[in-house]
Amino acid sequence: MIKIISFKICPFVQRVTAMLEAKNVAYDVEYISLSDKPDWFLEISPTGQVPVLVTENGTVLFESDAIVEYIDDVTAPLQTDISPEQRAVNRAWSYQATKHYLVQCSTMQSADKATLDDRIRKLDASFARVEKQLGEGSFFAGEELGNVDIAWLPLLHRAAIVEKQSGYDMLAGYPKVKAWQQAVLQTGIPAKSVPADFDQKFSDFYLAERTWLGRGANLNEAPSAPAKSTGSGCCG
Ligand SMILES: N[C@@H](CCC(=O)N[C@@H](CS)C(=O)NCC(=O)O)C(=O)O
Repeated sequence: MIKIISFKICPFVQRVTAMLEAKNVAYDVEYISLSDKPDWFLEISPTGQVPVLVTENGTVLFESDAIVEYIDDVTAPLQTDISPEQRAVNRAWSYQATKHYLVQCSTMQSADKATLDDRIRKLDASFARVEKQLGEGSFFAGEELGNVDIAWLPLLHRAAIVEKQSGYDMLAGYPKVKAWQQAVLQTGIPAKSVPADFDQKFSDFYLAERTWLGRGANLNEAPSAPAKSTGSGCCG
């Protein structure tokens, strides 16, 4: 069986597991600590990053873009009858999501509102761009879930958790993206693509006392302590 080497709150991993879930591909997951990477992982992973997918033949695949393409190559496509042009357009819109994963991570880690307002600008621009692109259907390309939906899924899922826990809605002002978020959540794939304790792990990291969101953005609270610099990376 395919094996995914994972870190529980990594959005790049979630894109891969969401793709596997959407295509009903069975897989095993092995979680590692990124602050104390096991030797066996460092030996097989050229970059030391997750996700890594180990194929049934034992081949090690890395880089989420390459992994998603591999999954697409060996399984039936989510959307049928897609032309090469449409495939290229879909890749471009998928890239518009994945290049913002780290931006969302750093935005969520902002220690104060001013930092968050500054960091969220790029993410906001990406939501504005996709808002213009979305049609009337439930998903990016209509009523059929496709690769673009899967690429945006980690951003949309995480925005939903942030809103639920802190009251801060990063999709406010983008009604089509908001409706898209709900449609994607309703597929059940976001929940299936993460471990059972995901919401807790995610909140412990991004919605902790050290972050403006964690201190109760919904209450418009001023920072309870002078803003300390917080991480701007992803997952640690
Ligand atoms: N370009 C990589 C990015 C993956 C990535 O940034 N993974 C993070 C976790 S979300 C990681 O493994 N960080 C540990 C490290 O960089 O040492 C991909 O698309 O797979």
